[in-house]
Amino acid sequence: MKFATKAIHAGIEPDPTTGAIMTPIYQTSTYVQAAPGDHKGYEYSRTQNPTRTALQKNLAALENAKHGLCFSSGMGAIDCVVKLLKPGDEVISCNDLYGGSYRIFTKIFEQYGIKFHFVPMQDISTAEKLVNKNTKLFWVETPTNPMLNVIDIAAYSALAKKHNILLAVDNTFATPYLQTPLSLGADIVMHSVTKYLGGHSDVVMGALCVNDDELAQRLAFIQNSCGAVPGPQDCFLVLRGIKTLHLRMQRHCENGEIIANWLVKQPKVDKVYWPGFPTHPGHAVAKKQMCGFGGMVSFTLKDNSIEAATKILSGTKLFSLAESLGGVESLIGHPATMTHASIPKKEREKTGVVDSLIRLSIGIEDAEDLIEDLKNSLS
Ligand code: P1T
Repeated sequence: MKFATKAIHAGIEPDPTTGAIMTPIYQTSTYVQAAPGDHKGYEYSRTQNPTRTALQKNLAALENAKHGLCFSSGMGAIDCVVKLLKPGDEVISCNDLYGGSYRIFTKIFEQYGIKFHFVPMQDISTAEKLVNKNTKLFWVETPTNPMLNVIDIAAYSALAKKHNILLAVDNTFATPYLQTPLSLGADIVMHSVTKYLGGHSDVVMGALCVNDDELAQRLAFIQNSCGAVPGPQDCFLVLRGIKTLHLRMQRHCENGEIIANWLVKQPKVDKVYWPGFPTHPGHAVAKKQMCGFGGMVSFTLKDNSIEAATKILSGTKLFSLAESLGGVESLIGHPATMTHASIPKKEREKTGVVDSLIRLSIGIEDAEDLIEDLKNSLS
């Protein structure tokens, strides 16, 4: 099956009791058993729920995976991956990544004796130098949040296999429509489902997809033991959102390209970060591993001050100033004080997250209106 067909049909069966074409919201915490252990595959909704099962199957199909697991947030999914590790283990992570991922690694898991190295993973030789017998996980976000760096998944897969290291890829920015990390050799693909997969800014959710049966079992054990599971209503909303993922992503990519190309011509704008530019250092890798460049664009101002950025951030009308991304509506954000505030200034500035950096999540409105909005705000 091809992508659009999978988005609409994978994992979804007419309801066996009524024939309802849409998966019902099984708003139940438990399931009646005829005798102890004699049940229909469902015992308790932390462990399994039919609405969640449909979504997990659907997501797995989109990621070319055998197994899908959904969580109450993207952070819940990341938490589950790191809990595969034990004290003394080491993780090599990209240094440009979602601030919340940096925070859980440094403020939560370092307390439990896990060591994290943050490096520019787009340069694989820097990461390779850090590999040692304790290295157990590569954490790759690509494209990265918010600098849109591109990391070569296949190259890391080869390195990971050589040293018996797990490779996890946060595929939130690309979505499986643009990139399927498991097909490129990753072991785990992670999503903040809150973003493009949900697509309508009405759900917080996370997901993991894997092929290996034993790894899936270990992750499902942690998921059930720790309990960060989504409710059935949210699973229903995401199932509904995913049915248009391919159409939305096409428009996000088209609008992203138009706006990135417009931004570079604006006199107040300094640098524009978008992997579709042939001059972008990750362009060749992006072309190799993605089939579009997405709807995220970041830029800096010639006046690199919070004051200059604030004028633009508070001047747009269609671009709403808010955290998050990937919804149908356009958002504008200020990583330094919002999504990446938990990364110390010195660290974030090394990756380019300077005071005037502005991040756009370009929605699927008419590009002309979005440009008019940015034009008004910039002037
Ligand atoms: O917000 P949550 O669903 O828990 O997902 C966390 C997360 C993980 N990975 C990436 C790449 C993300 O962008 C996020 C969440 N990001 C934002 C809220 C943001 O505005 O960047």
